Amino acid sequence: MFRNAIVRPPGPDFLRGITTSRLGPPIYEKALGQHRGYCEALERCGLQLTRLEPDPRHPDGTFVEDAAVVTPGVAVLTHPGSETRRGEVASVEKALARFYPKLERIVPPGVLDGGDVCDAGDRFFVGISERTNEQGARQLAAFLEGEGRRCTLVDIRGTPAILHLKSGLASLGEGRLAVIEALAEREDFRGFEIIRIAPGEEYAANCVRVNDAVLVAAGFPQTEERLRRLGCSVVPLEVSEFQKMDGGLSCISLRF
Ligand code: CIR
Repeated sequence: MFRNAIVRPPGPDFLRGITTSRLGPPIYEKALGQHRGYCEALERCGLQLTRLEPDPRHPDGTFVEDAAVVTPGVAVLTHPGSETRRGEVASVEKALARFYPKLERIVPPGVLDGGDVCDAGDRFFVGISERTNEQGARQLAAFLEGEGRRCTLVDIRGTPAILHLKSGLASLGEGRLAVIEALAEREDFRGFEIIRIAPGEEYAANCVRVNDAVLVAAGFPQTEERLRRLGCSVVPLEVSEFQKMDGGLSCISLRF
């Protein structure tokens, strides 16, 4: 059960963040509106929001999920894989310090982005990616294993078109994982029920189970239908402007 979330609206310089997408520059006003809709959805799920200020030095700062990994027992500040994003962590640290008496930290040479970390119940999957290296993943695993959680490292460096592990994987709870085709056959996920994301709808794999609801990017009808048939209470949200900056739905909040 989540009770809290940290969010940070995009700033006017949002379009200066890192992106590989060819969807064109995001429209700032539209991004703000979508962010408001996202925050309202979290509030409807019962979460109390801590809202951080945008920081012009960090145009990717709205993707707060990359700055920390938070579980009921432990909060770990990351050392983001992209140097330009490392300054985002300090304000997330300040916000988390209100909730956790002690914060752990990923340290160099380890690098890790929260987007590579998928909490699937008593198991965590940690992506080894362009942004997360093995040292970072192992540091995180040690903290999580100290809390009795198991960690499986999943190397996605050969998987095209996904920035982070969670760009292609989400835990839906009840032992179910939503997975893109390119990852669906991995041994790592054995024992879980695999919900395959239809080709062409890969962006929707980055959905988020928040208490009784599953938040999913709007515009992916096969995924919505598939989740509904599983009995999920689906909440479609417009996040097109965040997609333009390579951001998924999950990375716009830190939930705990
Ligand atoms: C970046 O490339 O770092 C940002 N523009 C997007 C980060 C998205 N984060 C995520 O999916 N966890």
